[in-house]
Amino acid sequence: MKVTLRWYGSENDNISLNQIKQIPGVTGVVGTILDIPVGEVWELNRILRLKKEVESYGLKLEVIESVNVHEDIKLGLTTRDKYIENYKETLKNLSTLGIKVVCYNFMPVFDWFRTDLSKELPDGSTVFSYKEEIFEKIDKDNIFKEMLEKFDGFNMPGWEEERLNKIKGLYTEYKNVNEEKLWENLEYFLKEIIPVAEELDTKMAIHPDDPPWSIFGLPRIIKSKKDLERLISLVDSKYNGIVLCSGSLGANRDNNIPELIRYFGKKGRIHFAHVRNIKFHKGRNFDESSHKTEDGSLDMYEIMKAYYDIGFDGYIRPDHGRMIWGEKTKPGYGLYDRALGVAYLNGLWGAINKEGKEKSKCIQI
Ligand SMILES: [Mn+2]
Repeated sequence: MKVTLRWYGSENDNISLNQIKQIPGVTGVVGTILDIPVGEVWELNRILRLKKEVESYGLKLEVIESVNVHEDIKLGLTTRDKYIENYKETLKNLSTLGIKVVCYNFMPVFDWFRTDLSKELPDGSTVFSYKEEIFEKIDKDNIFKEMLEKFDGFNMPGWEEERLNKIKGLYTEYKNVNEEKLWENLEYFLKEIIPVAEELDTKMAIHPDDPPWSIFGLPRIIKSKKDLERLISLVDSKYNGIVLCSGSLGANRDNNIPELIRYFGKKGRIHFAHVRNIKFHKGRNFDESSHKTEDGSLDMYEIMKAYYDIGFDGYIRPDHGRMIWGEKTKPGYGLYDRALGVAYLNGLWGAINKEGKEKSKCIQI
């Protein structure tokens, strides 16, 4: 596996590449360019600038998270073709500069949702949290301003001002898009994009819906094994793959993460792994937690063992971290707890790997 860390670029991240390269085992960053409006082409020189900067620290830039899909594509509007052509152009430019995996999602309006971005745990750390009782009371037209204030001035992907300004109109537009219609629109997009990705040798990886259920009456379709199975069959190509995000899918207790890793990993469709833990509370409520198994509800050993058993050699990153040690940065994307996450995942992997080698030695004897 190739261990990476998400980095938002020097203008949008107060964590430096110098700090990232000092985390043991991290060989690359998962990059993005936040100032290009969704739907526009990522120009070659803009990507090149990012790549050169990352590489000047001895790190690789081979995964982009995300090239977002324009809302018109998800809505299936006639204007989608223009944005799909732009998307293909972006893929070509990224491929020219050695990008191997492109992450995207097909969630209407929001990429992710929590009811609290800084819930305090008993140890004083703060985490993302989801509580159904709070969710039900949310005024969906006005939550966004409140959420932006919670970000404390940090620009959060998925919550761009440009997107938030259009929110009320989008609710109305999605009234005509049910889940089946959204599937149709995804199929239309993939039938255009995957042949191009094949030619470019760029693996497309869809991020599951987070949380994995419908919110605010909007359709959501990438929530379970059944959905992922349907996704990969829309276009049967290894370039049509997934980001297996343990925390997103794991929020639904019916999703067995190690089983999903083995199932889709054996089919060669996991191109990018997001690994984090979450702690279940009653009903659908959950908090994000440190990566350590005992701090949450997911068994991280079983997750890493599943990756080991499928011979996973793709990109992996720790996912959100808690805010600890007084760090002030984007919620979920601090340096300290994600670095601890990397260390923990590396520890598990190292032990599993060594044990695996010893076993195969015994078999040879
Ligand atoms: Mn994720």
